[in-house]
Amino acid sequence: MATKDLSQYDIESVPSAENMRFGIVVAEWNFEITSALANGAVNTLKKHGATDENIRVKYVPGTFELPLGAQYFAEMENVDAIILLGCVIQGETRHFDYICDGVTQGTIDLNLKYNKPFIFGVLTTNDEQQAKDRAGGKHGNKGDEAAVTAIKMVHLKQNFSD
Ligand code: DLZ
Repeated sequence: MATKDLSQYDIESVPSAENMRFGIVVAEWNFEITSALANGAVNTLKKHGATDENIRVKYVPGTFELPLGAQYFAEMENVDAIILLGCVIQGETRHFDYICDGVTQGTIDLNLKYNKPFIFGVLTTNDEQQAKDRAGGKHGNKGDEAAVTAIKMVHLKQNFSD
């Protein structure tokens, strides 16, 4: 099966993000990758109308810390959605599994605890090349996908009763 291009989407299906506020938490591990994810997310939010003032970016040491960084956003900043960006690359030990399990469950818990969108923009790859391919490479940019998802989820919440 062909891998999806993470930057390909129906532009018409994305609502305006003009009045939406976003927090982005970026892991410093594998920073070449995660900074590319962050650039993709910021550019895509702006492409759909979000303003610089309404996009706040913070950094945490690693992907494992993303849920707590995201929780700080929920508690201390007035944001409509939080995007979590990280990259976990499989190594020789089981650390990969623990980090992936932790950030996945942590993100689910945040969504339900705060009743607002926390978007899972974490690459979990076998090697660095697979990550590069998904951070602005041949399979697009997971940051773009995360940004579009954030906009759509904020719109869904704001218009749920329509
Ligand atoms: C320790 C660790 C390892 C081995 N690998 C990664 C990784 O591939 N990607 C990532 O974002 N973080 C990694 N970390 C760091 C953990 O996420 C975390 O920062 C530390 O375990 C400290 O809690």
